[in-house]
Amino acid sequence: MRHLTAALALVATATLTAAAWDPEPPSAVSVKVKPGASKGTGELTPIAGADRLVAPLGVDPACPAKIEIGLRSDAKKPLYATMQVEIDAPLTASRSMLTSYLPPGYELGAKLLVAVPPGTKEGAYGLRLRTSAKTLSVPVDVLPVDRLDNGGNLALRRPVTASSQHVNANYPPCSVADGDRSSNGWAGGNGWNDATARAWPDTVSIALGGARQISRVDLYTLDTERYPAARYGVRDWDVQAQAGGQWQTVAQVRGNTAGSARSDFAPVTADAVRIVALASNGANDYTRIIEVEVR
Ligand SMILES: [Ca+2]
Repeated sequence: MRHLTAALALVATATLTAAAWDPEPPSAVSVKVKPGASKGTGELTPIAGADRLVAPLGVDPACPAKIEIGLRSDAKKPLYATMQVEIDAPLTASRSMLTSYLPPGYELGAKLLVAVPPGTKEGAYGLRLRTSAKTLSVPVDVLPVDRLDNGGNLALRRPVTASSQHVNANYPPCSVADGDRSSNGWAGGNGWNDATARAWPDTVSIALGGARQISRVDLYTLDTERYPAARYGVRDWDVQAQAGGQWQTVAQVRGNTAGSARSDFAPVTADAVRIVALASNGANDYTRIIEVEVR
């Protein structure tokens, strides 16, 4: 009887959590088909969202490099279109094939995740998207985080730790420093959601890889049409900088309802930055952060 009660309690908890927070399907496995006019060439054309991919070394495997891939049909009739996805070892890709029923003029798209296993040597690798008619080669640059073009964002691809992590979907802490500010991949690995409903504060910390002078932090919270920041975003937080082993509050944000907020402060030399989340909008339940940038 005790076991049954425990099991029922578990089911009740799980059901409640799912009802309270119903995430969108993970973007990593989403496949979108979009219509267009056929060029009538009879070909299947591979498509990539970028002309090269940068895959940093030594990052958390929960936050792999990402690229949009796709396939366009200019066949004369609808068909089952297939594209092979090949990548040079030891890199691994999240899919080896993209296939779908596709009318003429239509495009099929998906997100491809590229993992760099520990021990991979830096250098040039290749990703190939292959249809029966064509092969599209996309160079993959594997390089250390110190050599990334970070556009001045000192947090990019640096190690992240958080006070907790929600387990209903994919909300890894490292996603707040993966260079992707878009909320569209929510629940699919592009944002962090804590695990302690209605318990505050929640913290997420980013190590900067050494002492850096900083004076600005930008925070991007969840903000989509379905999940607007004014209902699901972070409302109140402190920005802290770690100097000489001590955390000091350098900025405070209160009453935020926007998708992003910029904090400027007097320059400080710090080796880590921490966001201390104190409240969210709407149900005031969870912290949902898409990206944190440090300058
Ligand atoms: Ca992100």
